[in-house]
Amino acid sequence: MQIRNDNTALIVIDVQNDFCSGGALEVPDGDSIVGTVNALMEVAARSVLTQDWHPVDHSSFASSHEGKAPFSTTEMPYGTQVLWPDHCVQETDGADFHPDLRVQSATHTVRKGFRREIDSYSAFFENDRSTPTGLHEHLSSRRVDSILCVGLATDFCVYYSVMDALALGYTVAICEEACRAIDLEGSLAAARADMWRGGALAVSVDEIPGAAGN
Ligand code: VGL
Ligand code: ZN
Repeated sequence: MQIRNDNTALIVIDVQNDFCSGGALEVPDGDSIVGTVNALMEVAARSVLTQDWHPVDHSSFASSHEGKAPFSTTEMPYGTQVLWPDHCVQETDGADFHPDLRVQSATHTVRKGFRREIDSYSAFFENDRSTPTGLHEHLSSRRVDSILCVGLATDFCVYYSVMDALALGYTVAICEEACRAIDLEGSLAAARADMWRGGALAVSVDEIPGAAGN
């Protein structure tokens, strides 16, 4: 994957305080990816940041459903939805990017999950799998046909983004050294199997000139 090329974009998924240590929906070891993500952004021609951006009463929050506990599920019109602790509420510190993330290197930002009634894991489509976030239009109008995905969490927002990108016809790679997972009931193994089966490529940071001191 040639991330220096103009037809390639690095997609940095949800590197936000609430997914990092001490956050409301802490991803184990989430903070540890920030240095590698910064190094990748430094060499990438284009870097897109995604930002989970929920209203305070978002329907993916367990607190919006009486009697429901975090990490249980409910049926939504668009399918089964995991109910999460309140996280990434618009304009709170938890929704900010990690303080060490070099946001100034990014060329575009996509906010998602801002409609109360619908969650959005993927950077491309909301959880109804049809409402676009605008990222595909942004990339395709710039002739981007290859993406490298990194960020949090491997088995939710990274996974959904990878699967949508494959379905949209992009060449898709994932750098797992710059991802961390939530891993609810085997979700990481299931996500990885699906991504490889779907044609995603595994890329190590060592294979990216300039990103690992090489
Ligand atoms: C995410 C759960 C809820 C993620 C976002 O970024 O993977 N997971 N909202
Ligand atoms: Zn969320």
